[in-house]
Amino acid sequence: MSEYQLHCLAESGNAYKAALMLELCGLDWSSILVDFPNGEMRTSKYRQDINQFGEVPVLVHKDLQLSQSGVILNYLSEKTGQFGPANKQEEYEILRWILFDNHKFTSYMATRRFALRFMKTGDTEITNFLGDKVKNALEIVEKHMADRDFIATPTLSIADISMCGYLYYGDELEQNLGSYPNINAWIDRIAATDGWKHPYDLMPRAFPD
Ligand SMILES: N[C@@H](CCC(=O)N[C@@H](CS)C(=O)NCC(=O)O)C(=O)O
Repeated sequence: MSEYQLHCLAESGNAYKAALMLELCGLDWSSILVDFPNGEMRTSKYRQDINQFGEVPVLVHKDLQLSQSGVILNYLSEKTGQFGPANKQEEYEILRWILFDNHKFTSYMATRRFALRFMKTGDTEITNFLGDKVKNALEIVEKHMADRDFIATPTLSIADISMCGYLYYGDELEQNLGSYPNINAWIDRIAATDGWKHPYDLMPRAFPD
């Protein structure tokens, strides 16, 4: 059995954050595919045994079972000494961006993609509302990335790994990413890191293509 196990599915950008970190750290890990399409995460068994929030990702390491990608990233960074802060100021900066990501960046982007791609709602008032939120967040990140290579620290950190989680799904986001050159340069920079893989090459898929 692998040292680390990740409850995940390839379509989940939140799971991807954890999977990418495991991979970039060179850890011995394997996936446990969660059957999202058939509602596995909504079952009381999943909520009781795996994650009370009914979400992926969940990392299992020895006796520890951790949910929330930000916590998993922080745990792995502390365990391996990789992609973490060099000092207190960097620690707060990383945390600031992971919180922004979870509230204003990933959450709106992921919810909008889920409606459009998996629920196939077509454009609705809700997807348009979420689209405006995503655009606003992308503009903030685009401006921030104008004069730096990485989000929070001079080199790649868990803040980047968190923030980039959904951006590699490209067209699936239906969000004209082409008009953000700084963001595109940044995600190319991350993709050039040794060991980087696309979500669909890192975890098994749960949804039919
Ligand atoms: N803040 C959480 C978000 C996790 C999350 O929303 N995961 C999605 C998949 S990308 C999920 O499991 N959704 C199921 C649901 O909300 O019912 C994290 O960063 O881990």
